[in-house]
Amino acid sequence: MSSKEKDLIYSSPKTRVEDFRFDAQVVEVFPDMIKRSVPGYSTIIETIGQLSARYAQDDTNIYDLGCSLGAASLAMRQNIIADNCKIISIDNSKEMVERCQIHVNAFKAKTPCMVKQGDILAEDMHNASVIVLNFTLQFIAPQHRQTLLNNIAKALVPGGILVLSEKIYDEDPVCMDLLNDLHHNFKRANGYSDLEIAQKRAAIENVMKPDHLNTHLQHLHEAGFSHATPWFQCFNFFSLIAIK
Ligand code: GEK
Repeated sequence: MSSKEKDLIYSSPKTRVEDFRFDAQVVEVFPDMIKRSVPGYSTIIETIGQLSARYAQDDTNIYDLGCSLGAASLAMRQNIIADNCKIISIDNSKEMVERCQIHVNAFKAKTPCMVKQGDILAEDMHNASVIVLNFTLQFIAPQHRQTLLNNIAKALVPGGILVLSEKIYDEDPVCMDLLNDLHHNFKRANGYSDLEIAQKRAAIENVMKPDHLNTHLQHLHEAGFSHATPWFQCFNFFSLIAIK
Protein backbone atom coordinates (compact mmCIF):
# COMPACT_ATOMS: atom_id res chain seq x y z
CA MET A 1 0.00 0.00 0.00
CA SER A 2 1.34 3.44 -0.85
CA SER A 3 0.23 5.29 2.37
CA LYS A 4 3.07 4.55 4.79
CA GLU A 5 2.82 7.56 7.12
CA LYS A 6 2.69 7.16 10.88
CA ASP A 7 -0.59 8.18 12.52
CA LEU A 8 0.18 11.28 14.61
CA ILE A 9 -3.21 12.97 14.12
CA TYR A 10 -4.07 13.11 17.84
CA SER A 11 -0.50 13.28 19.19
CA SER A 12 -0.56 16.94 20.24
CA PRO A 13 -3.22 18.55 22.45
CA LYS A 14 -6.18 20.02 20.54
CA THR A 15 -8.22 22.91 21.95
CA ARG A 16 -11.32 21.38 20.35
CA VAL A 17 -11.55 17.78 19.12
CA GLU A 18 -13.64 17.70 15.92
CA ASP A 19 -15.77 14.69 14.97
CA PHE A 20 -13.71 12.07 13.14
CA ARG A 21 -13.87 12.13 9.31
CA PHE A 22 -12.38 9.87 6.66
CA ASP A 23 -10.61 12.79 4.97
CA ALA A 24 -7.26 13.32 3.18
CA GLN A 25 -5.33 13.50 6.47
CA VAL A 26 -6.75 10.13 7.58
CA VAL A 27 -6.12 8.54 4.15
CA GLU A 28 -2.38 9.30 4.49
CA VAL A 29 -2.05 7.41 7.78
CA PHE A 30 -4.92 4.91 7.48
CA PRO A 31 -2.93 1.64 7.14
CA ASP A 32 -0.86 2.53 10.22
CA MET A 33 -3.92 3.77 12.14
CA ILE A 34 -6.06 0.69 11.57
CA LYS A 35 -3.22 -1.78 12.21
CA ARG A 36 -2.24 -0.11 15.51
CA SER A 37 -5.87 0.40 16.63
CA VAL A 38 -7.78 -2.74 15.61
CA PRO A 39 -6.55 -5.97 17.18
CA GLY A 40 -6.43 -8.78 14.63
CA TYR A 41 -6.90 -6.54 11.59
CA SER A 42 -4.27 -8.38 9.49
CA THR A 43 -5.70 -11.78 10.47
CA ILE A 44 -9.18 -10.63 9.50
CA ILE A 45 -8.02 -9.32 6.12
CA GLU A 46 -6.16 -12.57 5.37
CA THR A 47 -9.17 -14.63 6.41
CA ILE A 48 -11.47 -12.58 4.17
CA GLY A 49 -9.14 -13.60 1.33
CA GLN A 50 -9.45 -17.27 2.31
CA LEU A 51 -13.22 -17.02 2.64
CA SER A 52 -13.48 -15.52 -0.83
CA ALA A 53 -11.55 -18.53 -2.21
CA ARG A 54 -14.10 -20.81 -0.57
CA TYR A 55 -17.36 -18.94 -1.12
CA ALA A 56 -17.05 -16.81 -4.27
CA GLN A 57 -19.18 -18.45 -6.95
CA ASP A 58 -18.76 -18.30 -10.74
CA ASP A 59 -20.50 -15.37 -12.50
CA THR A 60 -21.33 -13.42 -9.32
CA ASN A 61 -20.56 -10.05 -7.75
CA ILE A 62 -18.38 -9.56 -4.67
CA TYR A 63 -19.03 -6.39 -2.63
CA ASP A 64 -16.61 -4.64 -0.27
CA LEU A 65 -18.80 -2.10 1.54
CA GLY A 66 -16.90 0.80 3.13
CA CYS A 67 -13.74 -0.41 1.38
CA SER A 68 -11.44 2.42 2.60
CA LEU A 69 -8.10 1.79 0.87
CA GLY A 70 -9.20 -1.60 -0.45
CA ALA A 71 -7.35 -4.02 1.87
CA ALA A 72 -10.21 -6.55 1.86
CA SER A 73 -10.86 -6.06 -1.87
CA LEU A 74 -7.21 -6.76 -2.67
CA ALA A 75 -7.11 -9.83 -0.40
CA MET A 76 -10.18 -11.20 -2.21
CA ARG A 77 -8.82 -10.32 -5.62
CA GLN A 78 -5.67 -12.33 -4.89
CA ASN A 79 -7.61 -15.34 -3.63
CA ILE A 80 -10.80 -15.76 -5.66
CA ILE A 81 -10.72 -19.02 -7.61
CA ALA A 82 -14.19 -18.79 -9.15
CA ASP A 83 -14.49 -17.58 -12.75
CA ASN A 84 -16.08 -14.43 -14.06
CA CYS A 85 -16.54 -12.67 -10.70
CA LYS A 86 -16.54 -8.89 -10.33
CA ILE A 87 -15.48 -7.07 -7.14
CA ILE A 88 -17.37 -3.86 -6.42
CA SER A 89 -15.63 -1.73 -3.79
CA ILE A 90 -17.66 1.18 -2.42
CA ASP A 91 -16.86 4.02 -0.04
CA ASN A 92 -18.50 7.40 0.47
CA SER A 93 -15.20 9.18 1.17
CA LYS A 94 -13.86 10.75 -2.03
CA GLU A 95 -10.30 10.74 -0.67
CA MET A 96 -10.50 7.03 0.28
CA VAL A 97 -11.89 6.07 -3.13
CA GLU A 98 -9.18 7.97 -5.01
CA ARG A 99 -6.41 6.24 -3.05
CA CYS A 100 -8.14 2.85 -3.23
CA GLN A 101 -8.26 3.15 -7.03
CA ILE A 102 -4.46 3.68 -7.08
CA HIS A 103 -3.96 0.52 -4.99
CA VAL A 104 -6.27 -1.51 -7.22
CA ASN A 105 -4.50 -0.26 -10.37
CA ALA A 106 -1.15 -1.40 -8.94
CA PHE A 107 -2.12 -5.10 -9.01
CA LYS A 108 -3.11 -7.22 -11.96
CA ALA A 109 -5.48 -10.14 -11.31
CA LYS A 110 -8.03 -12.18 -13.21
CA THR A 111 -10.95 -10.77 -11.19
CA PRO A 112 -11.78 -7.15 -12.10
CA CYS A 113 -12.34 -4.67 -9.28
CA MET A 114 -14.53 -1.62 -9.75
CA VAL A 115 -13.99 1.11 -7.16
CA LYS A 116 -16.78 3.63 -6.74
CA GLN A 117 -17.71 6.50 -4.49
CA GLY A 118 -21.18 6.09 -3.07
CA ASP A 119 -23.39 5.54 -0.05
CA ILE A 120 -23.72 1.82 0.64
CA LEU A 121 -27.29 2.48 1.84
CA ALA A 122 -28.21 3.55 -1.70
CA GLU A 123 -26.36 0.76 -3.51
CA ASP A 124 -28.49 -1.61 -5.59
CA MET A 125 -26.69 -4.89 -4.78
CA HIS A 126 -27.53 -8.07 -6.65
CA ASN A 127 -26.23 -11.53 -7.68
CA ALA A 128 -23.64 -11.52 -4.89
CA SER A 129 -21.79 -14.50 -3.44
CA VAL A 130 -19.56 -12.62 -0.97
CA ILE A 131 -20.30 -9.31 0.76
CA VAL A 132 -17.86 -7.73 3.23
CA LEU A 133 -18.70 -5.17 5.90
CA ASN A 134 -15.29 -4.91 7.56
CA PHE A 135 -15.67 -2.37 10.40
CA THR A 136 -18.16 -0.30 8.39
CA LEU A 137 -21.60 -1.07 9.90
CA GLN A 138 -20.61 0.73 13.13
CA PHE A 139 -20.45 3.99 11.11
CA ILE A 140 -23.98 3.54 9.72
CA ALA A 141 -26.76 5.24 11.74
CA PRO A 142 -28.32 2.54 13.97
CA GLN A 143 -31.82 3.10 12.47
CA HIS A 144 -30.53 2.11 8.99
CA ARG A 145 -28.59 -1.03 9.97
CA GLN A 146 -31.43 -3.54 9.70
CA THR A 147 -32.43 -2.21 6.25
CA LEU A 148 -28.84 -2.52 5.03
CA LEU A 149 -28.58 -6.11 6.32
CA ASN A 150 -31.94 -6.92 4.69
CA ASN A 151 -30.62 -5.56 1.36
CA ILE A 152 -27.44 -7.60 1.76
CA ALA A 153 -29.35 -10.82 2.48
CA LYS A 154 -31.62 -10.19 -0.55
CA ALA A 155 -28.61 -9.54 -2.81
CA LEU A 156 -26.87 -12.82 -1.88
CA VAL A 157 -27.33 -15.95 -3.96
CA PRO A 158 -28.02 -19.21 -2.03
CA GLY A 159 -24.85 -20.24 -0.16
CA GLY A 160 -23.52 -16.67 -0.35
CA ILE A 161 -21.88 -15.09 2.70
CA LEU A 162 -21.59 -11.84 4.58
CA VAL A 163 -18.41 -11.20 6.56
CA LEU A 164 -19.24 -8.69 9.30
CA SER A 165 -16.46 -7.28 11.49
CA GLU A 166 -17.22 -4.73 14.21
CA LYS A 167 -16.20 -3.24 17.49
CA ILE A 168 -18.75 -4.53 20.01
CA TYR A 169 -20.39 -3.21 23.08
CA ASP A 170 -20.89 -5.32 26.20
CA GLU A 171 -23.99 -4.55 28.28
CA ASP A 172 -22.24 -5.68 31.45
CA PRO A 173 -20.30 -2.58 32.60
CA VAL A 174 -17.67 -4.70 34.39
CA CYS A 175 -16.93 -6.66 31.18
CA MET A 176 -17.08 -3.48 29.08
CA ASP A 177 -14.49 -1.78 31.32
CA LEU A 178 -12.25 -4.84 31.12
CA LEU A 179 -12.44 -5.05 27.30
CA ASN A 180 -11.85 -1.29 26.98
CA ASP A 181 -8.82 -1.49 29.27
CA LEU A 182 -7.37 -4.41 27.31
CA HIS A 183 -7.92 -2.50 24.06
CA HIS A 184 -6.25 0.62 25.46
CA ASN A 185 -3.28 -1.49 26.60
CA PHE A 186 -3.07 -2.83 23.03
CA LYS A 187 -2.98 0.74 21.68
CA ARG A 188 -0.38 1.81 24.25
CA ALA A 189 1.78 -1.20 23.36
CA ASN A 190 1.52 -0.06 19.73
CA GLY A 191 2.91 3.37 20.63
CA TYR A 192 -0.20 5.50 21.15
CA SER A 193 -0.01 7.85 24.15
CA ASP A 194 -2.84 8.32 26.66
CA LEU A 195 -3.46 11.75 25.07
CA GLU A 196 -3.81 10.21 21.59
CA ILE A 197 -6.14 7.51 22.91
CA ALA A 198 -8.32 10.04 24.76
CA GLN A 199 -8.54 12.55 21.86
CA LYS A 200 -9.30 9.78 19.32
CA ARG A 201 -12.05 8.47 21.61
CA ALA A 202 -13.57 11.97 21.85
CA ALA A 203 -13.39 12.35 18.04
CA ILE A 204 -15.01 9.02 17.28
CA GLU A 205 -17.74 8.73 19.92
CA ASN A 206 -20.35 10.70 17.94
CA VAL A 207 -19.69 8.96 14.63
CA MET A 208 -19.13 5.33 15.60
CA LYS A 209 -21.84 3.52 17.55
CA PRO A 210 -21.07 -0.13 18.33
CA ASP A 211 -23.85 -2.66 18.92
CA HIS A 212 -23.99 -5.65 21.24
CA LEU A 213 -23.07 -9.02 19.65
CA ASN A 214 -26.61 -10.31 20.30
CA THR A 215 -28.05 -7.30 18.44
CA HIS A 216 -25.96 -8.21 15.39
CA LEU A 217 -27.09 -11.84 15.57
CA GLN A 218 -30.75 -10.75 15.91
CA HIS A 219 -30.44 -8.40 12.91
CA LEU A 220 -28.90 -11.18 10.81
CA HIS A 221 -31.61 -13.64 11.80
CA GLU A 222 -34.29 -11.08 10.96
CA ALA A 223 -32.61 -10.38 7.60
CA GLY A 224 -33.03 -14.08 6.74
CA PHE A 225 -29.56 -15.56 7.21
CA SER A 226 -29.73 -19.30 7.97
CA HIS A 227 -26.36 -19.51 9.77
CA ALA A 228 -24.17 -17.00 11.59
CA THR A 229 -21.11 -17.60 13.72
CA PRO A 230 -18.41 -15.39 15.17
CA TRP A 231 -15.06 -16.74 13.96
CA PHE A 232 -12.78 -14.14 15.59
CA GLN A 233 -12.77 -12.05 18.74
CA CYS A 234 -10.00 -10.10 20.41
CA PHE A 235 -11.07 -7.81 23.25
CA ASN A 236 -14.07 -5.78 21.99
CA PHE A 237 -13.46 -6.50 18.28
CA PHE A 238 -15.05 -9.42 16.51
CA SER A 239 -15.76 -10.81 13.06
CA LEU A 240 -18.55 -13.14 12.04
CA ILE A 241 -19.62 -15.08 9.00
CA ALA A 242 -23.30 -15.23 8.07
CA ILE A 243 -24.37 -17.73 5.40
CA LYS A 244 -27.59 -17.39 3.43
C1 GEK B 1 -10.90 -2.15 5.65
N1 GEK B 1 -13.32 -1.95 5.36
O1 GEK B 1 -9.77 -1.63 5.67
N2 GEK B 1 -21.28 4.46 2.57
C2 GEK B 1 -20.04 4.10 2.11
N3 GEK B 1 -18.93 4.09 2.91
C3 GEK B 1 -19.09 4.46 4.19
C4 GEK B 1 -20.34 4.85 4.72
C5 GEK B 1 -21.46 4.84 3.85
N4 GEK B 1 -22.69 5.20 4.27
N5 GEK B 1 -20.17 5.19 6.03
C6 GEK B 1 -18.86 5.00 6.31
N6 GEK B 1 -18.21 4.56 5.20
C7 GEK B 1 -12.08 -1.21 5.61
C8 GEK B 1 -12.17 -0.37 6.87
S1 GEK B 1 -13.31 1.94 7.86
C9 GEK B 1 -13.33 1.43 9.50
C10 GEK B 1 -13.45 0.40 6.99
C11 GEK B 1 -12.49 2.18 10.43
C12 GEK B 1 -16.77 4.22 5.07
C13 GEK B 1 -15.80 5.27 5.59
O2 GEK B 1 -15.58 6.31 4.65
C14 GEK B 1 -14.56 4.42 5.87
O3 GEK B 1 -13.66 4.41 4.79
C15 GEK B 1 -15.13 3.04 6.15
O4 GEK B 1 -16.53 3.09 5.88
C16 GEK B 1 -14.93 2.55 7.57
O5 GEK B 1 -11.12 -3.36 5.66
O6 GEK B 1 -11.74 3.10 10.02
O7 GEK B 1 -12.58 1.87 11.70
